Amino acid sequence: MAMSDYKILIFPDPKLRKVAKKITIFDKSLVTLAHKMLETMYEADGIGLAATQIDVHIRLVVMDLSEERDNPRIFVNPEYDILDKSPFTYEEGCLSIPGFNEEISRPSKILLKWQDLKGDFHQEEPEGIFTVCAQHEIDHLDGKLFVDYLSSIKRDRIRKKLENRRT
Ligand code: GNR
Ligand code: NI
Repeated sequence: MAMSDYKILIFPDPKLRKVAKKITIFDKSLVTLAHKMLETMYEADGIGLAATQIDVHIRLVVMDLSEERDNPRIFVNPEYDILDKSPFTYEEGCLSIPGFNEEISRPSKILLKWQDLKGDFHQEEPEGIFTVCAQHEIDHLDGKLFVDYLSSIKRDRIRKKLENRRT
């Protein structure tokens, strides 16, 4: 872990349940934070990171879905409309739930809307894993985790294992 990296909160840390606030100020500190989040995500070998995961409760997400790890993307105030709710199932992982992967079903088609670091608005219909990752990250901003879609038996088993691993 490089010195500049943030510590990633691990489930069941209650801080992961906080609902992030909308970003209204587009200043240099936002740019700096986004870049430090990207660095933290790359260091952890993740494809996405929500500010919630580093205990910063604002609606900021970074992603890099490229094979070459050379396509950093930053999403301010991301949200989506569901275009097709028929389920798409994908084996998800989460940097806040290390060592556990579970098949999760989510709406298969969304319209993603966000702002950039200047505050300009964008929208796009993501393809493939981008659709999954966007929903996963926006869940983080709302205090939700993929384990919330599992049975309480499965979720408790994961929670107990991570609690024991921490100490
Ligand atoms: O690195 C990650 N991989 C991943 C795989 C399948 C579905 C979602 C993800 S996101 C995750 C990084 C993370 O925890 N983001 O919040
Ligand atoms: Ni995650």
